[in-house]
Amino acid sequence: MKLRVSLSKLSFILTAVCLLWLKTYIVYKTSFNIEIENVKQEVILFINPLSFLLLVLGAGLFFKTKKRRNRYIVIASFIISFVLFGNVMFYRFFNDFLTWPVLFQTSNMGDLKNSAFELFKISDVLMFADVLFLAWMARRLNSNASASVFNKKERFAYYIAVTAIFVSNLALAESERPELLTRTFDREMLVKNLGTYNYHIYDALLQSKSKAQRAMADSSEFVEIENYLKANQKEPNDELFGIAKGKNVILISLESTQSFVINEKINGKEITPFLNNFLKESYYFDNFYHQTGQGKTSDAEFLVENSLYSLGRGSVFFTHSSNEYNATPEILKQQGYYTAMLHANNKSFWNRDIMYPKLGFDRYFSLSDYEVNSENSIGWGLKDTDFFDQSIEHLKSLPQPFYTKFITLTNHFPFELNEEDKMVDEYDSNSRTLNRYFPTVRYTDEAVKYFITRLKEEGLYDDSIIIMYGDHYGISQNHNVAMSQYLGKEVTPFVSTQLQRVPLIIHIPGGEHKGTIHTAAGQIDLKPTILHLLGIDTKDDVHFGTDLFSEEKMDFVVLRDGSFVTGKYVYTDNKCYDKKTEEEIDVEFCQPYMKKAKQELDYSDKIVYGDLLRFYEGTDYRPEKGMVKE
Ligand code: GP9
Ligand code: MN
Repeated sequence: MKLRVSLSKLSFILTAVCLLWLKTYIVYKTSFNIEIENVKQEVILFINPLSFLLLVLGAGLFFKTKKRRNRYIVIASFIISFVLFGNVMFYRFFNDFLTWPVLFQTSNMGDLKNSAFELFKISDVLMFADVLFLAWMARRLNSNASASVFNKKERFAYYIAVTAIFVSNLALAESERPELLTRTFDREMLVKNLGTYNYHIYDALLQSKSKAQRAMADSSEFVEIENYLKANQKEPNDELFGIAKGKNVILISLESTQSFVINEKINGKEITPFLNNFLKESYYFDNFYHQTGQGKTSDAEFLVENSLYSLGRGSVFFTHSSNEYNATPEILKQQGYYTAMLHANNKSFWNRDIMYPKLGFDRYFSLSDYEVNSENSIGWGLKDTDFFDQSIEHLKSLPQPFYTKFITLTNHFPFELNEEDKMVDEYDSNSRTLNRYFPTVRYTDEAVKYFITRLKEEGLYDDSIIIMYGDHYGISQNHNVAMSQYLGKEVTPFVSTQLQRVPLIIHIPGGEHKGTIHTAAGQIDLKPTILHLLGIDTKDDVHFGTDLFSEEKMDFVVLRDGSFVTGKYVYTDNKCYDKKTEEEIDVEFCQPYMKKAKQELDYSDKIVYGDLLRFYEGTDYRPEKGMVKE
């Protein structure tokens, strides 16, 4: 009898819990791409929202009146629904779950509105239908005023039940996925096993841990890492060392450009005709991978300038902009270089206005330095051709030698383009994103061609090394079906990993420097490569990459999600694949590299989280100090 009374008092809370629970599960199945391999995993996925919902809505048990309790439940349901909705929107774009650092990147929000609008579907409104129903129900129940306050005993019993559910969930998850909580860069695993809400709490704990890490870190940790890096350092290529000494450096970050478009055609037309030609006069790396995480373009920049890995959560440009670094621009400044960034976006996007000076950039030409109007912009802003056109004037004003980086923008999701700028057809598949990708890539290719022509006209071409790299993928796994159609084969985890290849082209003046290099490599390798080409000795520098031209360079690259690629194997999702057959093979084959991959990411993370470069004694790179190898 007593139990029945308690249960009936609980009916509103339980209704709210059940509605949210069901909704969350439907969202898991329809909006997220969570891979389920067996029934147990499905059961875990199904029960995982429950403990959190019972815990939070159960706080209603402490309210002294039924009216307040019900109001609390409606408001809490709304907030939880909003969090879920936020995750759905974020996932649609980034194919990833929100993290706290990403949430605080508010200065990016304004610029994201274009994309958000594109991503919003009318049916999303349905995500709040249950909250409306609860609000309506609460009003009806309030008029029926029978007192129903919970006593201590009832509350105790309730929370014992909640704890039991949580512990069972955790035990099941742990049995299915050991080490769950130590492999934190795999957010899908966490959501799959702990549930989206518990995951946010766990992520908040990680956030406070990372704050504590800096406070606790000391110089001995840095010494250990420095020793590891020195022991693993490779000799740079002797022939190319200093080949571009004193030359200008022009880096071009090609927005969302993946390697699968290089040397390919759509409806008989080349997608990147200019790049295809340019790479023949340059060094081209066809096994070069992006290593970015949630920080997208900014992560690519971080990797390139510092030869440190980006982080598993958030953009390091936001989360650790007050750290000490020893980035390429800072080093080159000591060599008499002038350093500048050129990108026609709000200066605060990705916290760049704070981060660039930290990395040693003298000048940031941002949105306010460009003339942007409705005629010359599309999608995210200034069209690439206009961007390069106006940038040339800025470039001409710089003292030489200069180190500069240009970031293109037109080939950014949602890949919008004016009709007159379309030089190839859209693709024909069920993915509007993939369809529209080809014309925008083609457009950027033409813009780069224009830039190179202008550099020649201004007499800058022969005095500069030009490095172009794709910053990260443009087509996420959400478009696997369309992608399979395009590639003519299924997008397996192996193929997905291979799709993380982005083009890297290094052009050194004086026609003889060309060829295609197949070694597995990544954005992390650019800092030592550039410094070596400029003739700067890096033996005391802290970097995780290797000179790309070094004969000792390992055929090995680690991606931010813990996947790695070697000459023969691809390791991803805890599975090992043979590159030749593309088939899954015994994980033993990948075993020898697993420890190294983890070690690299761990050590780099330690440097960033602990702000360990503050303990770096530094190298004086000025020529008269003898650090430059002649
Ligand atoms: C914005 C541009 C694009 O300034 O770098 O950023 P992304 O969304 O690709 O990280
Ligand atoms: Mn980008």
